[in-house]
Amino acid sequence: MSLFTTKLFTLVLVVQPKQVLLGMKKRGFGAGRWNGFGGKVQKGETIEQAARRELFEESGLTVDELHKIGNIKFEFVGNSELMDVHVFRADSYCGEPTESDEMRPQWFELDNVPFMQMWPDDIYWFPIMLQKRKFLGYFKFQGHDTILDYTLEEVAEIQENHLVL
Ligand code: 8OG
Repeated sequence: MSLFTTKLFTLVLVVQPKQVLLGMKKRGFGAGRWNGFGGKVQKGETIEQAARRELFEESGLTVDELHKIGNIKFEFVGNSELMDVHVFRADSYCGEPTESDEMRPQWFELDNVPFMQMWPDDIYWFPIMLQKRKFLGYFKFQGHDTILDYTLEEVAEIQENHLVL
């Protein structure tokens, strides 16, 4: 029996040949850090639907194709809820990046990604993501700044979406 419950989240990285779009998180979990766009999967939507909804709500962008590129499970010491984050990459988009209540979007050159102002795990998996490869990861955090343990492996495919009922 597992003592953990799991909550599903999405994360979308919009990548152009020389730039990646990140948003400065203005409030809530991860505030003060640059990140892709995403959030909790709601009841009755697929993970991909949630990814598209959160991308639009937070950045004003829509995308044709979302590539499933990663899955990262986060454990926070003292918290029995695992965060199960499904990571997507979009290589093209429609619309103009627009500031929302939650996020202030900005393009970053691929050789100037602001890892020091991002979640500390990102520096491990961003290079895999930018090379259009796929990965599975697990990171165990103490607080929001310290990684105690992690695993990260490249995989050929990410398994199918679940419907959350
Ligand atoms: O709804 P809310 O903004 O709280 O959702 C959290 C978002 O943050 C969601 O998109 C998943 C993402 N996220 C984590 N942990 C990490 C992390 O360590 N790195 C990155 N890049 N994103 C993360 O929850």
